[in-house]
Amino acid sequence: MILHIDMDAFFAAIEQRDDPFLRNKPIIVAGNSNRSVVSTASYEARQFGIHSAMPVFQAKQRCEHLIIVPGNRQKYAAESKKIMGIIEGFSPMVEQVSIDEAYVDITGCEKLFGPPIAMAHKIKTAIFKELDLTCSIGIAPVKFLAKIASDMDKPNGITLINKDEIEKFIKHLPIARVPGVGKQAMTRMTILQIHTLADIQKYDIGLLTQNFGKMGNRLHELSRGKDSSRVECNYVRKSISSETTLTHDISDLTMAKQILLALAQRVGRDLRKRQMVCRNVSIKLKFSDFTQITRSKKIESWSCSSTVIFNEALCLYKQVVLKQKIRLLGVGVSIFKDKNAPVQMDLLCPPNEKTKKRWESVDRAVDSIMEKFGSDMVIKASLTPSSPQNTEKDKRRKGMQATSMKVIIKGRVQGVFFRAETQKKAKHLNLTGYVRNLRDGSVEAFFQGEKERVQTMVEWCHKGPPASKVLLVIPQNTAWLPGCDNFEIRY
Ligand code: DCP
Ligand code: MG
Repeated sequence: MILHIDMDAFFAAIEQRDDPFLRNKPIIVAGNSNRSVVSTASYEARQFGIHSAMPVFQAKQRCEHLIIVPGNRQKYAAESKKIMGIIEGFSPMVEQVSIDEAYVDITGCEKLFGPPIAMAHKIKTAIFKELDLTCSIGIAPVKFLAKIASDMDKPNGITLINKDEIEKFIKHLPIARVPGVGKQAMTRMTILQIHTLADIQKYDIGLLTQNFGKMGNRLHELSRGKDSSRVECNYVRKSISSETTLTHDISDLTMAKQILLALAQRVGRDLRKRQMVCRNVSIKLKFSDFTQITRSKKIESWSCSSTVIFNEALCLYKQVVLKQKIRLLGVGVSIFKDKNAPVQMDLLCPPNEKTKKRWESVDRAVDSIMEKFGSDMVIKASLTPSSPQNTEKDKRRKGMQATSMKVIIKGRVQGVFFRAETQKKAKHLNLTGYVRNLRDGSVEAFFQGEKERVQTMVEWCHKGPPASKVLLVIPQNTAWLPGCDNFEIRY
């Protein structure tokens, strides 16, 4: 199946998003001279019959409250790049055809993202969540129908044309809606009594090319629901990377390890989503004085395993002589090939298929948890505080069983006092985590550390600190939160 994704009122929607004053108002993006034309109109302006390419003076005549916003191509291009980046997270087969539209071949993506409709929903949600912009998506077995479909339920819609619906769809499809049929062609269509795409079937190729030139051939093909054009992946991705600016500069190896692992997992997941394997791993370090270095190395064999990427990144990191603290860490991979192309045995993991398969299944499990709960939810067991290779503080906990627990506390518990008391107690018990007020008036606290102490803390919550009236404490088991070194009050 093929998706065609088209952003809704693209330039106008960006302007409305960035300026609350413009929201829900009739606006156009255009030059402010009467000689200018509308590049796009918000859906509110379209209700007045205003559309792209209309002269601005005409648009003004149609709507007296019309707001004219000067365009900012650079900003739109930057948003377009972000959108394409999000889409590429779903399938490597993306063909961008204009600033705000792209075709996506989703063959083989069903295992990862579900049926086409579900995938379309996921893409829409991802774009909306990240950029606060809506798009419309058409889904069909061929490109031209996907394109027509994306325009059928605008704005913010999804239209699916299944294989067995094509014939019926073509029968009723006005010929003017077929991409490439312009005003000139329409005059001939009327003469030839062609009103729907199916009407084309009445004529042979000779007559069609005689009347419509090269387009005649294509119309002949399209009228039978066929479209030989493929999604041309015009973006060969040469590297995948992920980096993070740290909340405070660090020099501690354990912290660096945790961050490198989280980054390696993100990069590995991206590789696996694209069904690719890589041959090169790199790291990027930016220091306190903003200077930066990158280090990279070729790995022994093709891989998409987060563990392999992490091990290589860590190895590169250890070779760097640290003279300053680090403010940013990044992990990248490059030199790709399709995962299904023959791959040599993974030499970094023991050369044993069983071990490799085990890592692959760990990767898959981690991917699905990250997909559901976000990338912070998973940390490799060897890096949690119960591990012997951890910080001094963690070494003291050696042999102790570590756990993490979230509690929701309901009652008359709001206020600085309660949070400060909770923090004091948690620090006393050597626990890390946080406490914060929730919107509904209850308090959420997250504790992690030695199991018994976490339990003591939860019991303390049940009783409630001085001057609070705790009605209900709801403890929830939760995953370990990486990089959580302190017990903080969050606002
Ligand atoms: N554009 C332009 N001049 C035109 C048509 C479009 O500058 N004659 C720009 C502005 C649009 C963007 O390209 O925002 C995308 O074009 P679309 O045809 O996809 O139109 P919109 O995204 O604005 O609206 P729709 O919701 O109909 O897709
Ligand atoms: Mg658009």
